Amino acid sequence: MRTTFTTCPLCEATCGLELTVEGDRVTKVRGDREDVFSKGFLCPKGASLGSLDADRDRLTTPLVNHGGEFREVTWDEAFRYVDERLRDFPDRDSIALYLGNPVVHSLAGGLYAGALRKALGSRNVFTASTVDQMPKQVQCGHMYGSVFSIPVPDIDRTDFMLVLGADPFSSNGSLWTVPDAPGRFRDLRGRGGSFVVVDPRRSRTAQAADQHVVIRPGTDVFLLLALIHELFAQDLVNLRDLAGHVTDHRVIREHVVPFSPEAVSERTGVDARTIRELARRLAAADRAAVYGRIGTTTVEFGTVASWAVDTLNVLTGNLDRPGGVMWPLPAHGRRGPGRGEGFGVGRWRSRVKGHPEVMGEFPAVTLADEIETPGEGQVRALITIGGNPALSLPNSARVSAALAGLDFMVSVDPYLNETTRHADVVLPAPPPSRRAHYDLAFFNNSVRNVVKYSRAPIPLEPGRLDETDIFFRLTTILGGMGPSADLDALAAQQLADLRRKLGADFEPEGETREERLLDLKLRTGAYGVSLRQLLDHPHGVDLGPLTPRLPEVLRTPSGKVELTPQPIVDDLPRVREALGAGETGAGETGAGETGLLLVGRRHLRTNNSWMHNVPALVKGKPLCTLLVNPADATRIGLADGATARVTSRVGEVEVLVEVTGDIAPGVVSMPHGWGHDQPGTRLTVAREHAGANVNLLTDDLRIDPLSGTAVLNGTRVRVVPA
Ligand SMILES: Nc1nc2c(c(=O)[nH]1)N[C@H]1C(S)=C(S)[C@@H](COP(=O)(O)OP(=O)(O)OC[C@H]3O[C@@H](n4cnc5c(=O)[nH]c(N)nc54)[C@H](O)[C@@H]3O)O[C@H]1N2
Ligand SMILES: Nc1nc2c(c(=O)[nH]1)N[C@H]1C(S)=C(S)[C@@H](COP(=O)(O)OP(=O)(O)OC[C@H]3O[C@@H](n4cnc5c(=O)[nH]c(N)nc54)[C@H](O)[C@@H]3O)O[C@H]1N2
Ligand code: SF4
Ligand SMILES: [Mo]
Repeated sequence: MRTTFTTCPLCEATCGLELTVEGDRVTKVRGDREDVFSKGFLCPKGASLGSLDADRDRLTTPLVNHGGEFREVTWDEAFRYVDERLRDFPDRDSIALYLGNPVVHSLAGGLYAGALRKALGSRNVFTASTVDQMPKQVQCGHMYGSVFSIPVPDIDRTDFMLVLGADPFSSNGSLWTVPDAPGRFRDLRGRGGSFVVVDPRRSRTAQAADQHVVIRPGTDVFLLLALIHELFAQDLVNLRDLAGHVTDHRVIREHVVPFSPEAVSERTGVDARTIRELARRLAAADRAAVYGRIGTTTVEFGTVASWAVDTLNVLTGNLDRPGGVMWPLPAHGRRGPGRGEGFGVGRWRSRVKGHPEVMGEFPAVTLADEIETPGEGQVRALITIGGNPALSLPNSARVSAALAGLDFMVSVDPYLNETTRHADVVLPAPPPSRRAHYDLAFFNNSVRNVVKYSRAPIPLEPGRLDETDIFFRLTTILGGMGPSADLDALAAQQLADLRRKLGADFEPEGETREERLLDLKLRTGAYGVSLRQLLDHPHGVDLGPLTPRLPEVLRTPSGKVELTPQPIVDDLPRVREALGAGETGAGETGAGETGLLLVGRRHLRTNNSWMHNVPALVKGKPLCTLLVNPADATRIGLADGATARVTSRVGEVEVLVEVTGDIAPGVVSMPHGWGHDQPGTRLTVAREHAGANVNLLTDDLRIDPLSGTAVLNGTRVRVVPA
């Protein structure tokens, strides 16, 4: 029996874990009390790491589908087969790539996804970003010049937070690495501060807040613009130290003229007085931060809403200020030049619908279009890595049918699930206990600058492949080097190239090629820490509180924060029209007498679509329920525990009803990632707790055009007793 430390890779909070290992099994998981960042915090998902690891449905060997039957094969056979089959697609655009959420949580994805995309050379790249945070990235690209310069609330030093469309008490924070978010919100109140939550549902975060503002789904953009309106109207604008770093802020005033509190009140369901008070509270706070997440991004005006969030932070002088929103500086990052090329979209367009590329990818909602529509460049093959588009994408019945119709599909995934059942080859990634961990993505969103590296707590069994090797192998196959290229030679070349680029005059150290790559990035990074130092500090190294980064963080050609980027200004008339048109004009159909607006939610014991096979997480009260307000339930004739039939423009599901005053009248809520009753999967536990797939209802025709992001909240549905 031994004790070892690692970082939980399951959500963005990066909690330190203390693992008890007996033989080749994790027998106990505790929060690492000495972790410099998470200080012992642990949630039920992290606590289940041992059972997730030991899940008997987890694949250990590659599978190849021959005539409808999956057969176990060796890694060599699997890669030879992939190589052979991919040769049938000389037109690179006919091979699509879908990268899912766990890719951002692994060192393999962080270090090698870029090279794989390059080797593939297809325009048909899709990721979960366009069902998630892309509006925030596009907004930051336009305002700060880089899609990776996302400011985060400095919660530990703030006095006031306005949280919109996020439930960090359940999600543990997103685009915001904040281990023990609940504890930090409690501390905020403990030192006399306060926070307000805007949500159509009384979420766990809303329950803990000083004030819960109930809003109509999809209308945060109007509320946010009204708050900006009020800062000007009440003469509350105060840029403090930002004046020299931003473009003319006064022009914003005319853009928000149509959005007075009275004008938006009916549509948002928030009365004008509440909006005025909120603006005053925000402006009055010494240090304040506005934060918006899923409820402000996966909506019709996601990019404009994200812009409005940061504009409020700017107009109250809270951008780049302790206690406001700040830019972290990760250990592998470098200080910037303060000026750059800026950001743009649309270097190329999607074949069928003409969507502009954003960050080199197309909207995930158009994957099915590209597969189904014949013609030159039609997608006929697909590579999925750590993604479950068959459950995660809107109109997923159509997505599943499209996957079923492909000529070839390969999936890097530990499960035979709703998506990978359509694959010809499944390449299983090893479990979290068998891999090294470093958060290339999340130290970039972290509320303190911290750094931590851990080697695999348990060595990989002989004959199994690390995910970095799987990435590497696929990359060499796609690069035309065949299924058995010399990976070490290639890695050495890659390292040498990067060394030259970074001007590093030292030999990077490490036991594996990933470690050497990481050591190079760290030692040339902002703090000059080395891999060796991190190995000596298993609980992490605290690099201190966030510090101001203007103007060095900027990449805009002007060297200033662009307060009124043209693409965002150009989208404002659409927002005005939508306000004028009222709710029924929002391009939705299928509304009946009992038309309700459907939104999503997350639960602490879930992780998107893939952790429902862990018994400890799904036991007890069913998690996949439709929340219905008592008034609506009475009107429709639905009792708690009954089954409802929910219909939208695109589909229909039957789901268990939970009647609760926690959801606003006229709104229903259903989590995503369920619907595990499909044939051909190997998910013994999840099948018993199947739930229903909300994305059979969400509409693939609704997107935020600036970012290509799907509208997943505010779907008009009809609800009747089943
Ligand atoms: N209606 C609705 N739909 C939504 C959302 C919503 O709020 N409402 N949220 C959206 C959001 S924010 C996201 S991020 C997406 C997620 O969408 P996806 O990324 O498509 O789906 P996940 O459920 O995260 O699936 C992860 C997949 O990775 C596999 N996996 C797990 N660990 C590993 C690993 O270590 N390596 C590899 N290679 N694979 C692994 C799992 O088995 C699973 O198949 O869903 C989106 N869909
Ligand atoms: N436990 C758990 N944690 C997770 C995940 C998980 O599946 N489970 N997924 C991870 C991922 S991939 C992500 S992207 C993050 C997401 O992180 P969060 O955004 O914090 O996640 P949610 O819990 O979905 O919170 C969204 C909230 O928005 C509300 N909402 C819906 N529509 C609207 C609207 O129109 N306006 C407003 N104001 N509110 C609205 C919902 O009621 C919900 O409370 O969580 C991550 N963490
Ligand atoms: S909060 Fe996130 S990182 Fe922390 S233990 Fe839970 S799942 Fe893991
Ligand atoms: Mo996400």
